[in-house]
Amino acid sequence: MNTVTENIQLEFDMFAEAERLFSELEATSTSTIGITREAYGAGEQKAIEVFEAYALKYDLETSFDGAGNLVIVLPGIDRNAPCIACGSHLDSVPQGGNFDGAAGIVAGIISLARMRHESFAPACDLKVMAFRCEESAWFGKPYIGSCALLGKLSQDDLEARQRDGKETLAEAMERCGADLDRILAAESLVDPKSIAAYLEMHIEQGPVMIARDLPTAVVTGIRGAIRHRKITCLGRAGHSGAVPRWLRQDAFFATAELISALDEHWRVLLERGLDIVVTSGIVKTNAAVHAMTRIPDEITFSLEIRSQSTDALEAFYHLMETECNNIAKERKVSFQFDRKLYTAPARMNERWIERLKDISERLSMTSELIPSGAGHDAAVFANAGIPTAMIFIRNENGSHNPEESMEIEDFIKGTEILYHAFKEPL
Ligand code: HGY
Ligand code: MN
Ligand code: MN
Repeated sequence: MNTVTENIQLEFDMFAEAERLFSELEATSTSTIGITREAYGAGEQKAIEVFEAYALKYDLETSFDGAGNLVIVLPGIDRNAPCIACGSHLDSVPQGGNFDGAAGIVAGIISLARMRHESFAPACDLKVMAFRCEESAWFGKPYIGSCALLGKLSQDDLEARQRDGKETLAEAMERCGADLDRILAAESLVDPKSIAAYLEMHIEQGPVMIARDLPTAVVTGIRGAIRHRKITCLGRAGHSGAVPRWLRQDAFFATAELISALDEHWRVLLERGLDIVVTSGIVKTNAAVHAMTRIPDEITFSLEIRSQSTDALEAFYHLMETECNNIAKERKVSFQFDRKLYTAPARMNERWIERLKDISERLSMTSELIPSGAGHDAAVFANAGIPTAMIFIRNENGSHNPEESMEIEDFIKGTEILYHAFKEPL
């Protein structure tokens, strides 16, 4: 008897469809190391063209919403009924992987193509939403395309500059045809009630499913985050040989003390059962003046705190502020903060979690419940009150790096779950 994935192969060659799309997507990258699909930029635009061409080949409807996101539709019998949507993001981090985001769009679009191939007419519209600018790497705030769609962008968000310092988000969005007036008015560009559910398939991006040998899993919740793109520690420059320790105002040593203190708080809070992860992904001295023989008077660094719990996020942030004040007094330095960027944690819809578990088990696939450490557009839908659920597939070598990889067999298993979820909505 054929296994599930072999059956899929006989009726509609999901493997061939997926492999072709992933190789076309790989060619959209604007970097030779890893994959770079910059938000509201050339790489993301090329990915849109790949998906548009594929959708038209299967006579699926394509359009762009007011935020410039690509929307692909398999029309339902009742066009006015609330739709079932799935999706993920088109952009990648700089020199990232080909599957973060894209896998969820490929899974959705080949599911609709398969239904077209089977002449299946759904009761309501089935939509794939390909979001722009999910990664915070580009303009600081994550989930830009989905936040714009649901009226959740602020003036400050729109004034943020791209990581290369050139365009503001508003300029980039306008260049790509977004409706800035409605976005600035924080108007939802879609009636949330017109979406009966939003489903997202995504690679896990972490090591847990590999370690536990879980090809697929169902997500329970998504971590929120507090981020600062740039914290500046200011001390006092000096001759590295001539200034004794007790008179130094070394910005780097102050920052190192802060990060070590946060690491210790993190360790203790984990022991008490809190869900917290922290990192500082960007650290710079001023290259115009830094030298081995110069005590650094200025350090800039990013800070990211993530947790499934809003209270834990705020408590850890308060600890960080307290540590900064103590270290500033002790070392006679100062810490200056740019805008605090907050993204709320999100809970997945309990009924859809059960539905995805049932479908997974019926298809003889693993259905463990896993929290998502990484952020996803699904968080925006869940926090807008739209029933939301996620399917995870395992992937090797983590994510946000050129080594990110994924087995096509695992991708097909996750896609099969999504396909049935689309066909058997709550
Ligand atoms: O950073 C994240 O959590 C996601 O990959 N955007
Ligand atoms: Mn990502
Ligand atoms: Mn992602």
